[in-house]
Amino acid sequence: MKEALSRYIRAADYLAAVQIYLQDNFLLEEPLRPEHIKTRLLGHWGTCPGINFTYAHLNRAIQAHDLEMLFVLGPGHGFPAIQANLFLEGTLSEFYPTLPRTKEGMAKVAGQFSWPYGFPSHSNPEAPGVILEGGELGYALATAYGAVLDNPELIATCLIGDGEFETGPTATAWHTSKLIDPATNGAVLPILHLNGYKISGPTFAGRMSDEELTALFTGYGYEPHIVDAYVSEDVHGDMMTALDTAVAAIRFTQHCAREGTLTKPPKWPMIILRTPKGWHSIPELDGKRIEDNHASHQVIAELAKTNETHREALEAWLRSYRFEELFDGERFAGEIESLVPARHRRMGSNRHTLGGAPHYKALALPAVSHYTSTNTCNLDDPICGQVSSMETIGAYLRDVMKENAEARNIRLMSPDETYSNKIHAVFETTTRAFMWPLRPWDKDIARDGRVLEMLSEHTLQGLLQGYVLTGRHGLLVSYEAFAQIVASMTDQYAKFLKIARSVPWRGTIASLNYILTSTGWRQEHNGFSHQNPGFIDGVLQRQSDFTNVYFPADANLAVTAFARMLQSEREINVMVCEKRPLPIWRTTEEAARDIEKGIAIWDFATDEDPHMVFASAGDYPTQETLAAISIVRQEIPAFRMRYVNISALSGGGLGHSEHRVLRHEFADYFTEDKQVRINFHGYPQTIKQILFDYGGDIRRFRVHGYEESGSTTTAFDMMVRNHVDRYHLAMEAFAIAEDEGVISAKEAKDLKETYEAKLAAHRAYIIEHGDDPLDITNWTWQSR
Ligand SMILES: Cc1ncc(C[n+]2csc(CCOP(=O)(O)OP(=O)(O)O)c2C)c(N)n1
Ligand SMILES: [Mg+2]
Repeated sequence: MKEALSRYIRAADYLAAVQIYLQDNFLLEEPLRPEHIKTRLLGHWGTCPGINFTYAHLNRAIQAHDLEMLFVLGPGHGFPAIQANLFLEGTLSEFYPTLPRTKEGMAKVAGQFSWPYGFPSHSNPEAPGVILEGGELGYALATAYGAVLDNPELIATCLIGDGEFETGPTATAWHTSKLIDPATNGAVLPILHLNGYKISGPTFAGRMSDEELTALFTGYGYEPHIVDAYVSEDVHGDMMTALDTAVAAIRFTQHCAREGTLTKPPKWPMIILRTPKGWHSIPELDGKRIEDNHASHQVIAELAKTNETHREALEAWLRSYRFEELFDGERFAGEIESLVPARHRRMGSNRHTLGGAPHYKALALPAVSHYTSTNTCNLDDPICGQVSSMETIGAYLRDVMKENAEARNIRLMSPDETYSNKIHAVFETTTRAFMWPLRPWDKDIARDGRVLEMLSEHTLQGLLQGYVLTGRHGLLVSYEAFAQIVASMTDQYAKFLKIARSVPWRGTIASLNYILTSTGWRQEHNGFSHQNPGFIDGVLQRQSDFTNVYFPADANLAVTAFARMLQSEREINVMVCEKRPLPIWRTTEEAARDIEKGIAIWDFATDEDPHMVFASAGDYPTQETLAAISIVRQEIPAFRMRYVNISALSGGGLGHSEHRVLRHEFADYFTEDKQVRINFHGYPQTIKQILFDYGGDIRRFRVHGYEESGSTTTAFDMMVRNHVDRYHLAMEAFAIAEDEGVISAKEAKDLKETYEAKLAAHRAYIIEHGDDPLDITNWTWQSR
């Protein structure tokens, strides 16, 4: 067995190395000459031998224990090793018949690696088995945990770089084991790849003693096993023992939990694997230590095409694998083949990583109409109902969880905010997962909760990605300002999704869904630090047809949009809405129409043949806009206005991505030439960049939004400071009414002065009383 492992690793190391260097003479049938070497050497060698060592050993363990395993690679720059294994195990040729497992296929794989219009240099969605974009380090462990949720038979082995180990997201992800109930979930087997170095220096973990590392991981709740290639007399034997022990521990824990005899928090195994970086390559070159040093991180002997010493070193190294003994151009040597698991057990073709049936199942969704409020404002009714969008969503989500309880395929990720964000109705049907000791007074917490609460947005996002990419459904609900913490992760996921959507063998997956609440407009109590609507910017900047940002102005629109998000596939959706009660503006049917298109003219606030257009996106900005229209109607009855509600923006346009407002439709909403005032939930620039593409006379538009003016103040003062309040908007309409000749200059001046005085009075009032006056807080719509 050990000989087989050695030979497998030799073959995989060779296959990884030739991808980085060669454009010809792939089997070294001739002496290595400059023309065989790629002009640009792009790739990372140092991490590859450790990956191959691990992959080979996992293949052995998969067969020995009949494991269903998937592999999450942290250092995705080790992609040559992944590709080598996919080629070797035959997965690559199954998914890509143009890459047969032959000498010709190998030439294509190697020649096309890191080549324009060939293969990328890092792990990517075109590679079978991959569920993590290789690039931005730190997210592997959380992703692996996401994959095993509700997959009781699955083991996700996660290889974590020791440089990656220094990242914040990785540091916090170790705690995720405290959320994993072994009775109903699979297991993650973390392997810390301690090759001692990152790009240009030693890693902290690499210089920590075994005692320090053991204490650290024991404290996290794991049982560490150290495999040390530096001191071991039998590194294969040690790794085999470590894996066998780990698998036995996982199975024992799961067995106890499943038969109800687990009494203590489980101690999951993890492995610390010490190997030299760039293992078995070039010990020294130009008087510099290469192997077992950071110098092996990327391309070694990097001048091989032009410098003879480098070329000789490269050739000697490549020949040291004696690849001709391992592959005859048609088949790998028998021992190597024997290490390749049966097709359905190969990590590269693990079905969970592919999306689609049988692991993906659309959710059973209750009818939205059971949750919408019929207490719509008839809009002249001063007691028209006020409903919380988030409470409505909470009720809907509770019932989605109920209806899909048996399928066990939806999860809520929350950074300690399920209560705060007002969706705690879900606790009528489930709890928060927690495996560590509980106290009698703990509430809504149990081992098998479907809500994952942890104060790490990074870990929650990683969990969600792993869960969704393995065919399930979920959402992350966050304070709006702190969603920014994962903006970069969302960006990486969007890259993965963009490519994955065009890979034919990647099946259907659910959308990645966010709800951003506790928004800046109602963070008047927490203040400036909590006021940041910027997360949506990164999402909207993608020129794509799979990103949507919803701005429901009331609870009926919110629950309609939410149902659509849960129904949608392969999108990234963000909904921004508040948790406090607000008026209901739209009936169930109107809400359905509005959300379908993402933009609508609201008749009750619209006059024929308007002098100007008001538009808004977002709940509080909409309330202020309608209040402004109401004021202007009373002050200048002859002035005609149209109101346009924007309930969705998408990557590259106004409206929902499926029904984006086209250039020729733009005037249907905004007229050809009238003045337009848009009151926006987020930064004004966000909507300005969208308007630019619609062309026309952009000067007739003015956009108001969050101007980075915030503090601890009153709710209405937050609006005033950013000029999105009813009084500022009304004053702009007065000026337009004057320009349109509806009122005289004198009338316009008088009105302006009246409303400036109202603003001054409001300011004086809140300084004296500490809160908004009731006529603002209890405002209701009046049409005339
Ligand atoms: C978040 C992030 N920061 C920085 C980098 C740049 N980077 C690429 S590889 C690397 C070192 C990784 O070291 P390690 O995790 O030990 O990987 P290995 O030694 O296995 O190559 C760094 C810093 C990155 N990819 N991601
Ligand atoms: Mg390292």
